[in-house]
Amino acid sequence: MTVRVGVIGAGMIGQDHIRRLTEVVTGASVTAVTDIDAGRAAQAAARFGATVLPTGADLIDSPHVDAVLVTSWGPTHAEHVLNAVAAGKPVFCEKPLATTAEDCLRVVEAERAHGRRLVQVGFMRRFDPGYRQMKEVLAAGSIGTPLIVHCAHRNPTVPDAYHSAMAAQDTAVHEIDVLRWLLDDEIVSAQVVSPRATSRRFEHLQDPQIMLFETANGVRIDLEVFVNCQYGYDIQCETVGEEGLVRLPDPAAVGIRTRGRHSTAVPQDWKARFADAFDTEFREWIASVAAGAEPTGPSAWDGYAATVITDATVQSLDSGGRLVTVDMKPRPAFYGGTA
Ligand code: NAD
Ligand code: ISE
Repeated sequence: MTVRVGVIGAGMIGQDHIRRLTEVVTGASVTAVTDIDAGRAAQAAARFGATVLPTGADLIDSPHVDAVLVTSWGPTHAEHVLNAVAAGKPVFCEKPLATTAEDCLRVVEAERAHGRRLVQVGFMRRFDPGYRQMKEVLAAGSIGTPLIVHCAHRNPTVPDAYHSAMAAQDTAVHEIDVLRWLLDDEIVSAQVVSPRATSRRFEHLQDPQIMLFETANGVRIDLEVFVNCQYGYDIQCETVGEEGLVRLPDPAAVGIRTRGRHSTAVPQDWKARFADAFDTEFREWIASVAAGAEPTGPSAWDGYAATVITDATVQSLDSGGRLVTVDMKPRPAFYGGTA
């Protein structure tokens, strides 16, 4: 069976995912595209042989669409995901699931009312080979009980529309998701420390930021977010346990020795760094849709948790670094919890 995917939002990542679904993943085709920028939709559709539809609602209702991919701007995600759930169609939503906790909960409630999982959120790091190996090491108990996690998330530069809250909402949200999953633990508090700011930032941006999280089991996490680091896209993660530590590998790249120096290239953006993760993410999503099974990736609940934790992080930043307790509802049994 070929899964016919309709794509809402043909911007940067939308086009990359359309290419991936068309050229990399077997068993999928992109049959319909919509974008509020009609020219962009037409361009993407022509390139990949899809039909342009006027709105997200039209696309979700189309009999030629079996599953929906939402890659529009964050504040529009909830509406499209809710429409897909109402139509009973599997929906993959790029992060964030929604920009407010209330909207995330609306999705959670709609999915629970539907009775089975339809929603997967695009936290691709859970599909990265390095993070998957770390997860296996932690689950096997090879380093004993985890105690501390040190992370860094560095981008070479960001566009000038990027503001201080986006360090949590847009950037650290990936660590927030992947660490909840890696540790199989919940984040219960957040605090942001603001070091000396780089002169290479815009006036309105606090950069870098150091985010401190604590989990329900008492693990302490420190995360440096530095989005004007200049030198490359660099993702670091090290978990220290009672009997050892496990560290995320750098992506494979040849070592070059010349003129008395040994060097290795650093990726320049998230597209290159997580290319394998994105491919695996979509292979597994399409396989679940083709099998008529529930998705195995990050759930609507994970999307809700990530938004609530980023809200607490932004609250701490805005309050000048106060420790903020995460105000999360109890996890329902539908999502593996006890409530
Ligand atoms: P973008 O601005 O390049 O593209 C978004 C597109 O959506 C635009 O073409 C815009 O016209 C269109 N759009 C907006 N609202 C729409 C609506 N209601 N209906 C139809 N089209 C609509 O943005 P982008 O960088 O591609 O980001 C899109 C989403 O992907 C964001 O939520 C972003 O956070 C996420 N993202 C995720 C990752 C990742 O690493 N997983 C990386 C980049 C972006
Ligand atoms: C971007 O939106 C992403 O999701 C990238 O993975 C992240 O590294 C970057 O900082 C964000 O702006």
